[in-house]
Amino acid sequence: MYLGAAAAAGPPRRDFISVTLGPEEAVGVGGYNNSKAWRRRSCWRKWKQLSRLQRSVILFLFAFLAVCGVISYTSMGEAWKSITNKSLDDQRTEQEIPRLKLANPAVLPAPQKADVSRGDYPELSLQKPPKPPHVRRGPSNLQIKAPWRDMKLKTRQDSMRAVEELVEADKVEKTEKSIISWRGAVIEPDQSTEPPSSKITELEKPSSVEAEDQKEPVPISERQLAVIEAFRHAWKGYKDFAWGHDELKPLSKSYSEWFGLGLTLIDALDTMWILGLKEEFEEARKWVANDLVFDKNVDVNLFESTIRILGGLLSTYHLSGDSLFLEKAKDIGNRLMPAFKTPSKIPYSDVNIGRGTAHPPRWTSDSTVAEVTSIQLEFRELSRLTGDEKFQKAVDEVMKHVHTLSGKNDGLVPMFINTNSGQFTHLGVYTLGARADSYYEYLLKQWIQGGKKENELLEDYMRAIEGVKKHLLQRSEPKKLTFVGELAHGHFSAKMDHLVCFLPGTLALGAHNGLAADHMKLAETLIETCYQMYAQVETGLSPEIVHFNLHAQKGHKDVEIKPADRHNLLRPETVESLFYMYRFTGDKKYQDWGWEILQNFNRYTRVPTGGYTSINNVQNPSNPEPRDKMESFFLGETLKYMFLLFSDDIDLINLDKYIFNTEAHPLPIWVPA
Ligand code: DMJ
Repeated sequence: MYLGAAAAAGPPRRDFISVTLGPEEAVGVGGYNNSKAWRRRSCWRKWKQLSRLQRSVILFLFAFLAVCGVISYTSMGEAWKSITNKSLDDQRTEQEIPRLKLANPAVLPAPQKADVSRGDYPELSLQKPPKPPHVRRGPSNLQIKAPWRDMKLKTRQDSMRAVEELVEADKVEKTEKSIISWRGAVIEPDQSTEPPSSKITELEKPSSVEAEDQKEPVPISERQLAVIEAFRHAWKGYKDFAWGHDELKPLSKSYSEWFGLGLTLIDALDTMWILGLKEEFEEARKWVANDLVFDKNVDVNLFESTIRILGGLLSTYHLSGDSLFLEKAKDIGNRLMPAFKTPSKIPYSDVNIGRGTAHPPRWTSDSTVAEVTSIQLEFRELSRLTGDEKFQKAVDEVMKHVHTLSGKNDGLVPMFINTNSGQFTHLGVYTLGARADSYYEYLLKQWIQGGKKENELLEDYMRAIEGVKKHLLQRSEPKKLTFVGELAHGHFSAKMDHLVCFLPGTLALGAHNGLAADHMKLAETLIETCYQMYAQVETGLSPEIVHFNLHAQKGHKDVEIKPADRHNLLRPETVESLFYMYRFTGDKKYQDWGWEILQNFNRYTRVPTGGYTSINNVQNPSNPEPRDKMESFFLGETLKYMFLLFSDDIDLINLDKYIFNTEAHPLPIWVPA
């Protein structure tokens, strides 16, 4: 614009500091000769036509530009040098990886760095473009197979050793870039070779099972193989019809969403690891790496997402040593923290993990006591791993507060607590079942997790068990089964939830850790009762709730079932307790009872096209009325405890080194016994 205007107005005024074209030089006006001599002459003429001021300014500009040019050349040179050096460093690191691995062919991968410097939301690193899928190379006989597929007669140890040898051979021959741990999971080199953070101490490293190859081999039992088969059948249904969704609906061959976070897949990760299902694990890991996103506008229940998702990710991190799971655990842990922003610091039940807001249920400002007191194992462990104490602080505060509260009855707690006042509400009702159950479980388990030092936890636990004995224990007729009933405003009810069957296992764990021997006696009588809750029912499966007969009546069993209570959700509690009882006593009857239960699950809940379903009527073997839902805890807990129950290997999740969270995810004991 300016150029055109100047040309139209004839020769420019000399005072302007601008290069303009006179009419004779304008393109297309004539006299245009592009020879070098013409251009040189023309430039010189122009230069002479400029005033002294104009010339000085132009010269100054040239000088200034020259100086800038020199400066930027020097700094670019430095940057270029560092880029070149960095890529050399990278090459060196990559070349060193195989050498380091060979120099130290540990059974387990190097500890993963828990990077506390990345801030609260490590999603930046998670949003990296997905890595190319791990491709197995080499002849098929060098490829790693799922340990149990071809080796009915092989022992677990044999198979693990065989896998290790193959892995080493594969590494040498093909300079495989991925690390394969003892269960065959693939860990990307860039994660596993990170140096441990300076903030992370020995204890804060993944606790993966160590030195197993020095032990006597423990054979895999036929029953364990049956559990593997059951798991594979359940997984097939999930994979075919519900992949990446929360729960399988095996009859309608579809899925249901609760949080929309792949709940079953996450809950099942460590089960696959424990069962040795490497291929399934690897596939699920890929989903976690590429598709599990917590930045979603969705309300989740604090307790359920803590025990299933946070707990599942943490235990899988410990078993596999794969830092992917720790990164994901940190992400969800941070996103759950808004729940603790309440007047009383007693957390709200629900959190929107995308928005960072939390709230109680719509109809009340109460939270459930079991929920706010059964998230501690997971948050405490997250603090230990990350070095960020905020997680532990928040949950410890809840326990300290509950410790001081009035409204307990000989250590038994009510079912609700108010998030504003911090006080118990709905006083006078006491149960070991729904809404209170895992409060008792986590008192003991936190005490064990922390190295048996936190005396208030132990005090509360011991007092509560005394409360159970005093107020809730009764014996049924005709078999005189000891059961745990409920107390409502001074009235005893002979009602017992299947959920209460966690108690024998917890009591046995306490006795194993040095608590009163009569806890073990009680555990023995209670597990018999829980077994009878299955054995006395037509399908051999327990209903959700039973009522015990307190008075002998002709033709009546101990167990009565109300129509509204006769469903079975594939729950784990009895199998869980059978596992503890077998571990601590070695009495085979516990395995036999578990075997009966597995067979009945197969008989009445197995869906031919894949998956297992909860049922509506445990009293009708000819039509148990399938409900069309496989709960995530069937894979996370029930089948895992079955597999462990049928194992004679006490180091397969050693109970002196690991503590199971209430969703059966093993976390390390901080100071192992
Ligand atoms: C699981 O989510 C946990 O075991 C919880 O403690 C109780 N309910 C289910 C299993 O029954």
